[in-house]
Amino acid sequence: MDRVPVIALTGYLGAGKTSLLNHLLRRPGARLGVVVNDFGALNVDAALVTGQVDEAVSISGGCLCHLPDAGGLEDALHKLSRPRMRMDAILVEASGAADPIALHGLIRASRVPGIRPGGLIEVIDAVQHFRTVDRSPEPPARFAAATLAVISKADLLPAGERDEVLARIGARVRQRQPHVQIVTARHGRIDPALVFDTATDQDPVDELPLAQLYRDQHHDAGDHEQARAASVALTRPVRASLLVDLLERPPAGAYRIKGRLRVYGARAEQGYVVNVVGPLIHLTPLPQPPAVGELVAIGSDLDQPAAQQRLEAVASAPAGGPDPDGLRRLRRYRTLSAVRR
Ligand SMILES: Nc1nc2c(ncn2[C@@H]2O[C@H](COP(=O)(O)OP(=O)(O)O)[C@@H](O)[C@H]2O)c(=O)[nH]1
Ligand SMILES: [Mg+2]
Repeated sequence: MDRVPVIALTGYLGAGKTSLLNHLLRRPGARLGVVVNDFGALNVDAALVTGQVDEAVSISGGCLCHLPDAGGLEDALHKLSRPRMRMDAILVEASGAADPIALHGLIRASRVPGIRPGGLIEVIDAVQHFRTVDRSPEPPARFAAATLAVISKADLLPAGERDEVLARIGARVRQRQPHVQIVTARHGRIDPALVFDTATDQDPVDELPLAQLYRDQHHDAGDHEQARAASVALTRPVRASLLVDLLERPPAGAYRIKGRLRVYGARAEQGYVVNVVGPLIHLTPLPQPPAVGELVAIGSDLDQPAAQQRLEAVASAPAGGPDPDGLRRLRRYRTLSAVRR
């Protein structure tokens, strides 16, 4: 029922995309599909690919920005999003030459029914940026597509200049994309919870012994900065206008919001799955509204108490009077989220 989020990994050659990909693949229990458009440049740990990814699909024809249409990517997404794959997320590592704005456009315009856009992670090599790109007067246009910017190789910056350089990179990314979430991570070690929903307790930890073995050796839960989260259980339906307000103006520092909930309607209640990633809002109606719903906000810089308060306000708000404006705004996102055929 839930659409599989498709997350793009972009950044210049050598920025640290594959390092980040490998780190995410090490997440125990998660089932992740991987798409790379240049197998020659792929350096995913073999144990993770055979143990974790059912099908790694190569896109032929060079970098995504040069594809005449979305055919190659669409095929890959079709295969990886089949229900029997039970993917938690699909990660697309773009070649260093790919244009993130074009790639994000392809994912957002995809006609594959089982997916939704899951954001775009731009990996920025701090040293490279410091040495070269930073000298240009304008920040790279590509930053505009980023929902999450991961700054790598900060460990290689001269210690005395590190904080200043990181602040400057952050400011330049924000200049292009004010809503971006920015984290600094060594070898791509970010909290996977920022990127996708990690497996539930009911799922087997690992279905393949090889992957289990690999993780026993490599996984260290303390290897990344923990993202913060706020969550509420929803024992009653929520008011449409409050929900849309929350989705459009998330609590400070929230990168993702997800929810499974009921909304008061003019006549009947309607169930929804909602997903927000940065500025992307996605909404899928549920045929069966959940008896008890939930709302969760996640972010590395989340103002946790403020977020908790916002979520609780949504959870405890009474039905109130008719809410035609809220329902109209909600319907608009529902339409925008539907697959165009
Ligand atoms: N010191 C350091 N090296 C890094 C970091 N992130 C990536 N690297 C190294 O940079 C090189 C290129 O990384 P890779 O993930 O293959 O980059 P890609 O071309 O974007 O996929 C590899 O040797 C990585 O080990 C980091 O945060 N610190
Ligand atoms: Mg790579």
